[in-house]
Amino acid sequence: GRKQSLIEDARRERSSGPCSSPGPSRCGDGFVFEERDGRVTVNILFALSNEKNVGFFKTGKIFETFEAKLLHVESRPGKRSKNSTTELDFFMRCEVHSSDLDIFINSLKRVADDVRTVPEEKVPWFPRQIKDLDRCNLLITKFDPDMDEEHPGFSDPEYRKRRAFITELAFNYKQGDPLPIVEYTQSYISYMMTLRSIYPSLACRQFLDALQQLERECGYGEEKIPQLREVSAFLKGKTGFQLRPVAGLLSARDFLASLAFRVFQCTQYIRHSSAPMHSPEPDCCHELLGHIPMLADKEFAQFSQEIGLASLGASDEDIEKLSTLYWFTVEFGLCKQNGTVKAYGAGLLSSYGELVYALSNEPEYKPFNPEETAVQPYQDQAYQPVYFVSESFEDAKIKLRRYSATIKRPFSVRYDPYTCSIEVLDQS
Ligand code: HBI
Ligand code: NLE
Ligand code: FE
Repeated sequence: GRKQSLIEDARRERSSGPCSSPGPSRCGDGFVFEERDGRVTVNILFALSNEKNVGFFKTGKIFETFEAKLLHVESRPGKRSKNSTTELDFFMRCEVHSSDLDIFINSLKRVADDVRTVPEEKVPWFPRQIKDLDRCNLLITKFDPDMDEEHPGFSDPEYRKRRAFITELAFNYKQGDPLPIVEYTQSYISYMMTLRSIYPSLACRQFLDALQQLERECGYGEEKIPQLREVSAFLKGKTGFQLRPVAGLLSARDFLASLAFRVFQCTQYIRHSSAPMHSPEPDCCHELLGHIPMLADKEFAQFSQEIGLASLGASDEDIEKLSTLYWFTVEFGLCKQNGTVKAYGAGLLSSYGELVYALSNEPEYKPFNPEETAVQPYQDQAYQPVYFVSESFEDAKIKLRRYSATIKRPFSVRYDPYTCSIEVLDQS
């Protein structure tokens, strides 16, 4: 019944042309309203003073003119107005044409007092189609070489210029465009070779297998830094993951959302040559050496996508927890293999300094347990004081799935790989 109709709604949304494509629309109040078939549902609050009670009929006329479909009406005594007569507060939920929203609200403001609107959807917006990832671009201004005096590239104008150029490429990118080619003036080969010498004893098996293939097929281990375009094609064939360029650190919500589509947001700039052994921000060394080999593993790819799916439409609090989980697994995770602890986290595998540190006997280890891991405080400036150890990817995936099921959302989601879109199922 209801579930079926929602699936049909979702299908209709997807098949509708570009002019009626769904998505949020903004109203003058600054709120973002979720559109469905060209209409939005909106909660309106307003007040009418006694003298203006006649205004009630005027508001009715406005609802009629705009073909507003009333869904709920309430009123209660409001505050006392200046001449000590009681006002009436109204609360109405209705559906109007999205394109009429602003003028509809403005018309109400002419006849009623304190007109306010609240979006009906309490669920934060999230991408439904892979194309929507073009709107998942909220950058966090952290580690910016133009603003942060501590950044190793701050006093290197040449570095800043190149980086600004690469940032621009990412900003202009649209889903489906070929990945931009970046000519690097710097080589990472000596850094890569330094790391390579410690991988066999410290990195997990899946990483080592993929690295070998990347050496054979994508020019890993050669002088030139591999291009995302080639690497993305490689991943697509392995696990269906693809890359898209990103200008820097994204909001956790936007970053995690892309994983639901098996899209990995990759920076293309390179760390400053004065500090190769550890960078607090992601860069192409981190993406290429840390993330790419892991994303070529089926089990790990599935794990990553499931964090992404769990994040869609989640509350800010749950996003914070999921991003902490991501941090201690995908970025800094350790796992057991044949009785020894190995690294699978990308933040470790791309940092010589931290990889050696994490597998020394200095830091504290805890068993991976989503409930506990999700609330572990972390920082992103230096090495982690604690690392979480999983029994295996399979085990981590099952535990994460169990955890995700406890996140409260008024719907469930599923990824449809044929249409590259999210199916939303109502659970009420
Ligand atoms: N953005 N580009 C980029 N790369 C990341 O690894 C990244 C991010 N934004 C947020 C983020 N990581 C962390 O909050 C994760 O824990 C989700
Ligand atoms: N510290 C990592 C490195 O130096 O490669 C990057 C971590 C990004 C989250
Ligand atoms: Fe990363």
